[in-house]
Amino acid sequence: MKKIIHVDMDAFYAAIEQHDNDLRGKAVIVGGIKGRGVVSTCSYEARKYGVHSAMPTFIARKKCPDAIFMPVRMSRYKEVSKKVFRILRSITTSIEPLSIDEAYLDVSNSEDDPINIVKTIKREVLRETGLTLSAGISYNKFLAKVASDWNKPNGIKIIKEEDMPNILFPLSIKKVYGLGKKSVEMFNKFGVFTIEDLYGLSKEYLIEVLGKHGEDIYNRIRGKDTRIVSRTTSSKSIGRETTLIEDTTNKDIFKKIIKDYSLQLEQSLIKDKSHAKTVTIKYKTSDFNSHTKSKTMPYYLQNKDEIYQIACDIIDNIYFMKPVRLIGLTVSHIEDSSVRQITIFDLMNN
Ligand code: TTP
Ligand code: MG
Repeated sequence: MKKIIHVDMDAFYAAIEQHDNDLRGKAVIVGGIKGRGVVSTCSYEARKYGVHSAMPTFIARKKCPDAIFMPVRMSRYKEVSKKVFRILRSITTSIEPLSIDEAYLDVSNSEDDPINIVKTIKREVLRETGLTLSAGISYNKFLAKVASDWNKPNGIKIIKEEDMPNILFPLSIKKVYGLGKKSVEMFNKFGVFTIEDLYGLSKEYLIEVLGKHGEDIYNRIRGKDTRIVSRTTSSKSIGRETTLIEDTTNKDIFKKIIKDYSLQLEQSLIKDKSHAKTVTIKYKTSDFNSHTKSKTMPYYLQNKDEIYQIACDIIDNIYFMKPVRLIGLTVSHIEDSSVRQITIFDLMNN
């Protein structure tokens, strides 16, 4: 049986602002200061008022008028993230970063009890950054992630095989990794809200409504998840996005922004010694609905012009029915480029 740990920093950006500005215990909201922005995250004190990530600022202000609003200081958050990841890497090399503040660790080969490992991580992170995190321990990735979310902030939770499946039953199906927003809405319409409700559906039925992926979901909620912890997974992505000064459907404006982002992504990929297969355009329309359109190539990309060209193709194929308020570019399916991969040249020579 594997030993997997999932760690996730608590209210990451907001906790850093609280720490750096002596705002501990205060309702702090990060982001959304300029124009009509949205909240990046907020401290647990602000969450009590119902504020959450991605909430439009004007609503957050109404819900928590006394909150202290802080601008996003990305370079500072990256600096803290680096410190956290340095500590995690000192524990094991089998580590998969999921985002700026989140990672899986596979500690199956360690003699140490995973609880002690988690305690060490928490102590070191607190000592070096002054911040807390929550950790989940289990025998696969899905359950470790469910566990880290169990008693945030500053929590530790273990999910053992004998806890299954009952421990999952009361949870919302939103917690099932791999079920997107649209699938959740569809199930809710059918009266399926909890994992217990989902448990009642047959494998065949899930495959029928979700496609091939339905079998993974069927297995996952039964505690079966064979995904390995790896430095390179399709879940890794890098992206940039911006809220526009004015809502528009003008594709030339989008392309100008995307050109700049293509260069930035090329620089990140080079720095990370990696390359990517999938290009995604994300946009939010004036009614706050989010949309994504992706293209996966049969070869790896790193060059800015290639990324830009594919992004433009995607934009050209979108019919923007409503004005756009936010536009973003992401690359994913990232692999280590030091390992030789098939490139466009290999394809052309065959
Ligand atoms: P999360 O780990 O999802 O959130 P969090 O760390 O603020 O809070 P917690 O884990 O305790 O629930 O995201 C990490 C950071 O990513 C978050 O601090 C800010 C940023 N972020 C955004 O900018 N926009 C978003 O919509 C989300 C979800 C996160
Ligand atoms: Mg977090």
